[in-house]
Amino acid sequence: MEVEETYIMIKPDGVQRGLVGEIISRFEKKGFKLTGLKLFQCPTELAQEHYKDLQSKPFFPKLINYITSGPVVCMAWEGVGVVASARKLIGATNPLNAEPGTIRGDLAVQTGRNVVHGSDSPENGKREIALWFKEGELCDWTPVQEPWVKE
Ligand code: DAT
Ligand code: MG
Repeated sequence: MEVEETYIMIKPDGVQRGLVGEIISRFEKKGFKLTGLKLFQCPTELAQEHYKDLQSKPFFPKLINYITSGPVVCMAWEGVGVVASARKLIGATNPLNAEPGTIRGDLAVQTGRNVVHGSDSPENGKREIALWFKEGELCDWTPVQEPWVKE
């Protein structure tokens, strides 16, 4: 398994509901490395670009309204197999189908208020991090715990 990067975003409902610390701590505790973090009011054009693969869906306008309705927390995380692992930690798109123990399974009820985003492939991880972060906003660093997480 290779070291990958993924884009994780706490959506406006997660921020409004005071779930920022709870959500970040799940990725921290797992052992992944945070390389970028900011609170950000997303402009409409960026939300449309991020979700461009869904632009023909009937729910697209509602999705864009939701994502731009308040600040989001943008994060870049790095680690071995982090893309698929983060998707497992997040749980199914519809929170009612998400397993207990996952973020959506524990903290959300509806698809349109599913509190968090995670990239669905390593390619999209890179694409989304480049879309949401400017040069200089990411940190290349070595956590002291690294040898206790990676062999
Ligand atoms: P995920 O966020 O699990 O990767 P996705 O990429 O298929 O799911 O869709 C992106 C977001 O769009 C999803 O988090 C919530 C919204 N969405 C997806 N399917 C939907 C639907 N059937 N009705 C309303 N919103 C939907
Ligand atoms: Mg997706």
